[in-house]
Amino acid sequence: MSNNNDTIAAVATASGRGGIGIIRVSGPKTQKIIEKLLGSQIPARQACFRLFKEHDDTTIDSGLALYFKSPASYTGEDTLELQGHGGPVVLDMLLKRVLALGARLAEPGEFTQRAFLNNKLDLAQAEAVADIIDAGTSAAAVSAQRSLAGAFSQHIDDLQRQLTHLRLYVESAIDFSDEDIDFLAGDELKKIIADLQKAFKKLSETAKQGSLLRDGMTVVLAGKPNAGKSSLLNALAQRDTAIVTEVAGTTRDILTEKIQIDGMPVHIIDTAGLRETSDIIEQEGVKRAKQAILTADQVLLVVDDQESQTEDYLSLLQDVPTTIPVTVIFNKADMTGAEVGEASSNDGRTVIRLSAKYGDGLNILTKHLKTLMGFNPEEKNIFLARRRHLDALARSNKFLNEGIEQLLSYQAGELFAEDLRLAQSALSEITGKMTPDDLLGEIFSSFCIGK
Ligand SMILES: Nc1nc2c(ncn2[C@@H]2O[C@H](COP(=O)(O)OP(=O)(O)O)[C@@H](O)[C@H]2O)c(=O)[nH]1
Ligand SMILES: [Mg+2]
Repeated sequence: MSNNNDTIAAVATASGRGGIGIIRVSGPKTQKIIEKLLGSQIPARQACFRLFKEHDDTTIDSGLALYFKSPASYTGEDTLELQGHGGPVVLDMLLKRVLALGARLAEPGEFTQRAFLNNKLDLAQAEAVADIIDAGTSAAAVSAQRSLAGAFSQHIDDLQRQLTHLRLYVESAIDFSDEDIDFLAGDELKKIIADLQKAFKKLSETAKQGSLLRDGMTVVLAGKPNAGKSSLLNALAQRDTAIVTEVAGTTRDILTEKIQIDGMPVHIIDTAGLRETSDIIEQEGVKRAKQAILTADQVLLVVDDQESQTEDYLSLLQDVPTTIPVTVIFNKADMTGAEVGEASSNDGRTVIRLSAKYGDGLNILTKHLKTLMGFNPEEKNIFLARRRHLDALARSNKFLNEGIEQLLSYQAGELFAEDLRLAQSALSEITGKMTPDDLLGEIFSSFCIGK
């Protein structure tokens, strides 16, 4: 990004008309801008009512001016907030004036990026700022607040400390390796390793939950034509999104519906039925269905309950990678008269019997989806996380496990130390201590201007 010695400015409020419009300024020229625009300096951290002046002393607007002196500001630099009237024209005039006084237009996320560079926030916290603004549900907003307050970063720092502890322990054990006691075989080391692995597992689970809360879970409805996939989509969405007919092969394209279950976003994708067909449009639909399945966090395999005893429905799963979990739905329970409910199949899959048409048993499915997303209304410690956080955690955990393997199987202390270093560096990408510049650029450029 651009030079940090620049003074930046931007309208911070949403565009359009509003009661108040705010312009933010940050950088070394802030005091000079105050002097010219307001006619004199103003005290820090006090709301001052002022006229905002043009170069010829005419008034552009009037309102509150707030000055924050470096380093006690959001960005860590001298900053100014001008709270004027929220009309697009008047804000534009005011912004032009500030730019004429030596500021340049801020890039998206540049205020927060400066806060990050000046150690006001770490990267996970900076991302939480964007996530609060973008939050689609109150649950997501509350969790993002928790990340901003440092809940996630705290866990990462704890893990880092535990990794350092392990490294020091092994290094001193190696130093003493001539002596009789074998520290590397001791219970102490086993305990340190077990604690670390437990901490990794717990944090990964919470972060996974936090990322589902942010991005939602993608659920793909798959199965044979006429099993009731589109009916199930409509039932979950509580409206008639998909066309439902008794003609097999009605759905030929992919339909996506975003729903919320207790504030958690879920993307439901309805697909064409999986079958051999000579209809070229339907063939394309089947191809798209198979592609959609690859994007799923969860597949719901919908089976007509009338065929559930005879049909080899599991053969439909041969296209589903084993990494994607599948729940089997026996639909049309009203036709067979079987009781709705949840059970486990022999291979450990959840099987839910329901009636999409009449809604019986639908609540069992929504509860199941909530459980899959790790939803726990009692859990007050969820923080918002992103996919890149999950990736970094997984990578770090992998290096740790490889290192432990080197240590325990081959007594390879050097290789172990190197793996541990890699584990720590993967973790520090989350808080931004070792994040590549291009990734930083990507993260901040996805912010809105003025943040
Ligand atoms: N009796 C009954 N019929 C259903 C149920 N779900 C779907 N159907 C019927 O099954 C047919 C096919 O449904 P549809 O949702 O289009 O299936 P899809 O091809 O898998 O999308 C339609 O005539 C639906 O009304 C159900 O729970 N009970
Ligand atoms: Mg359909």
